[in-house]
Amino acid sequence: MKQIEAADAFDQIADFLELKGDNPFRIRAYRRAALNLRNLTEDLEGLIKSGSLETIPGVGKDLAAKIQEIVSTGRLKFLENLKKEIPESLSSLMTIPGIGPKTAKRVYDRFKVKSIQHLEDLVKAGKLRSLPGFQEKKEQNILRGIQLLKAGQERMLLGVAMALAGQFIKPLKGMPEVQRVSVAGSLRRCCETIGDLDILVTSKKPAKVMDRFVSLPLVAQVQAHGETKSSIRTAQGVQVDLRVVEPDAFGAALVYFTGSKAHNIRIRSLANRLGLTINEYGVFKLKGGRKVAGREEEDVYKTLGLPWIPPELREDLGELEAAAKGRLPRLVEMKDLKGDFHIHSDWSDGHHPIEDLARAAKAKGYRYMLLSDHSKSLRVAGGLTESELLEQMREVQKLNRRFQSFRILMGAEVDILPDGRMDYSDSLLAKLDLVIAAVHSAFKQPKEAMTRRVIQALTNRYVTILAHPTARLIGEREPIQLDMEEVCKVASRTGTALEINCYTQRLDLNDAHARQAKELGAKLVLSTDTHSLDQLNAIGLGLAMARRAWVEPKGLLNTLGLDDLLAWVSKKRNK
Ligand code: DGT
Ligand code: CA
Ligand code: CA
Repeated sequence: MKQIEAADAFDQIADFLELKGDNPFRIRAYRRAALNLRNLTEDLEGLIKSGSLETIPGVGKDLAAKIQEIVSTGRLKFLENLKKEIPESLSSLMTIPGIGPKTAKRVYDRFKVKSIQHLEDLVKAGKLRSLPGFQEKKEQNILRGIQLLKAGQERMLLGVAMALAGQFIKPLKGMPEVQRVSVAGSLRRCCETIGDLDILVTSKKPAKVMDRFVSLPLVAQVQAHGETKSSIRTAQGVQVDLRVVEPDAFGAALVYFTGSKAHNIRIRSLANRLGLTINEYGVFKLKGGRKVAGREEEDVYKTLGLPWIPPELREDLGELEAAAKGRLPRLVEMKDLKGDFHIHSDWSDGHHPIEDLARAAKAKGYRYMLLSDHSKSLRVAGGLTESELLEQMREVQKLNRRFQSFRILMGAEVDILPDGRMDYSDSLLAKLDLVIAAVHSAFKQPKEAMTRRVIQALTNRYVTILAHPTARLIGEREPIQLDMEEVCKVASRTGTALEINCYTQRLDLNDAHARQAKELGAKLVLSTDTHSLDQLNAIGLGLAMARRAWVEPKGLLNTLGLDDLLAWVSKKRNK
C-alpha cells in the first residue's frame, strides 16, 4: 500500500503548506496528486520499475522523485523538514476531518492543545466558546470530526481492503501446496468498511503455507503463528487472519467465517430444528454425529433446505426467509452492465481527453458512456460556461462519428444551487442527452431546506440522475441532512434515477439507502465519477453496494440498451 503512504504524505505536505500560507496552486497540486494516488489501480512499484510514474495525472518530475523516495526509503526528507517547523500536536489537529489549518492554528495558539484527546476535552467543557465565532454548531462539527477520525482508524474502505487482500491472495495462490483460496468475513460480504481481512485456504501442508504467509513482505508483526490459524499486522496496523482447513470442510468453514454473525446465528438455530448441528467443520446429525455436508457451501445450505445465498446478502435482513420461499433476487452482475454514467474529461477537472475515455469505456465492453463535466458555478473544478458546453457538444458529435457500436452521451454534472435552481437554464439542459444533478455547496443546510432543494431538482423534467445523493465522504465528511424516504418517493414518481457513486470514499447511496430506494420504486444507476482512466474499474465497488441492496438487473439504468435508455429519458421529459 505504498500508494496510500505517498498520498498521505502529499496531503500532509498540502496541510503544512497551507498552514504556512504557501502558494495555493502548489497546495492544490499536492492534493490532486494525493487523490490520484489513492485511486490508482495500477501497481505503483510496477510504474516505478518501468519509469512511468509521470503517467499518473498530476505527477510531474518533482513529485515523481518524491514518490520514488517514499517507496524506496519509506521516508520523505521534504516532509520531515516541514514537520520540524510545526509543533506535532498542531499537525495532529489537522488530521481531524473538518478542521483545516486555520482552525487548527487558532485553537492551538489559544489553548496550547496537547493532543486530539485534549481538544475533545476542551470542546466538551465548552471552553472553545470563548473564541470569537465558535458557536455550538462549530463545536458539534469538531466532535463529529473526532468521532469520524476514530472510526476511520479502526476500519478501512472496501476498495482499500480489496486491493490489500489481493496482495496476500496472489502469493498464496501461487504456492503448489495450496488448493483453494477465498476471502471471507466482511470483505467477502462487501461491506463498505472492513475491520480485518479474513482469508481461507485448503492445503495438505498447512505448516508450509503458514510459514510463507507470516514472512510475506507486507507483514510487519506476527501475532499468531499456528497450523490452522495465523494472524499478522501490516505496517499500517491492518490485521489479516489466515485459516487453513481440510478440503472437505472448506464449504462449512467458508460459511462460518463469511458470517455475518447474525446470519450464522440464524442458520445454527435452523439446523437445530432440523436435527442437525453446524460449525466450521461441517454439518452433522445431532444423533450419532454423522457428517452430512462440508465440502461446498451449496451442500451446507442444501442440508438446511435452502439454495446457496450470495455473501452480499448474508446479514439477516430477510435473506433466509426469501431463500426458504425460493424468492432470492437474481442479483445484478458485471456482465449485465452496458455503460458508465458519470465521467469527467479534461474539459473540467478530469485528466484525459474525451476520446481516450471513450476508448477505455468501449474496451471495457460498454455500449455507451455519459460524459458529465462540471457546470459553471463549480469554478474550483473547472466548471464549463454555457458556450464551452455548446462547444463540447459539437466535439462530442464529431467524436461519435469515429465510433462504431459505441456512443458518447452528451451530459453534464450540473450543480443544484443552494436555492434549488439548476446551474444551467432549462433551454440549455434540453440540448443534453442526459443531465446529472448534484449538491456541491452549502452542505450544512438544515434537513427541511436541503430536502426541498433536492426535490426541486428532481422535479425538473430535464434532470435524469441525482448524483451522490448524500454527498458523504467516508471518514471525512458527514452526509447532508436529507429526508431520504421523501427523496426516493419523488425520484420514483418523476422517473429520476438515484446514483450509487462507485468512488471508493463515497459509495453513495450506500447499501441501506439503495435498498430503500429500490423498495420505494426508484431506479438506481451505477457510476464511477471517473476523473482518471483507471477509475473506470471502480464500477465493481458500486456493483457490490447494489448487490447488497438486493438490486436486480431491471433496477439499474446501466442494464438498458441505448435505445431503451434514451426512451426512458424522454418519458420524463414529455410527462
Ligand atoms: P469486520 O472484520 O469487523 O469487518 O467484520 P467480520 O464480519 O469480518 O468479522 P470478523 O473478522 O470478526 O469475523 C469473521 C467472520 O467469522 C464473522 O463474519 C462471523 C465469523 N465469526 C467470528 N467470530 C464469531 C463468533 O464468535 N461466532 C460466530 N458464530 N461467528 C463468528
Ligand atoms: Ca473481518
Ligand atoms: Ca477476523
